[in-house]
Amino acid sequence: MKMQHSLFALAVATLVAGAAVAAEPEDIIKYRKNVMKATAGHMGATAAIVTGKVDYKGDLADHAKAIQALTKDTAALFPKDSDFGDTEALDAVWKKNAEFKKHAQQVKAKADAFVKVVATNDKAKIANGFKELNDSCKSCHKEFRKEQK
Ligand code: ASC
Repeated sequence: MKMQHSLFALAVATLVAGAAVAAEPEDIIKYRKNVMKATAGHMGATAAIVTGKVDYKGDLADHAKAIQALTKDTAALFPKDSDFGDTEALDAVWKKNAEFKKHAQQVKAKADAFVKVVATNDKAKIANGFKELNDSCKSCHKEFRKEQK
C-alpha cells in the first residue's frame, strides 16, 4: 500500500513537472502488449455480442469506442529501439515500416467506421463492419507478428 502510494506520488510529480523521461524499450514493449491485450478483450466481447452469444447489445458502442481509442495510433507503439526481447513483433515492422504504417492506418480507419456503423443499429451492417475490422487486424498480424493466435 505504502509502495503504491509513493509510486503514485512519483507519477503525479513527474506529470506535474512535465519531465520527459526517455522510456525503456522493455517498458514500451510491455505497454504495447497491454494496449493490444486490451484491444483483444474488447474485440472478443464485441464478437460475443455480434454473434448473439450474449445479449449485451447496450455495451456494443462502448466496446467499439474503446477499440477506436486503442487503435488510434498503433504505429506509435513500435518505436525503432523496441524491436528486441519479449516481443512477437517481426523485423518487418521496422524493415517495411511504410507498409506497416499503412496497415496500422487501415485498422484505425476500420475501427472509426465500426463506431459509425454500430450507431445505425443495423445488424447486418454491424456484422460486416466487425468482419472488416477483424480482417484488418488479421492481415497486419499475418505480415508483422511472429505468433498467429
Ligand atoms: C482479435 C484479436 C486478434 C485479432 C485477430 C484477427 O479479436 O485478439 O488478435 O482479432 O484474431 O483474426
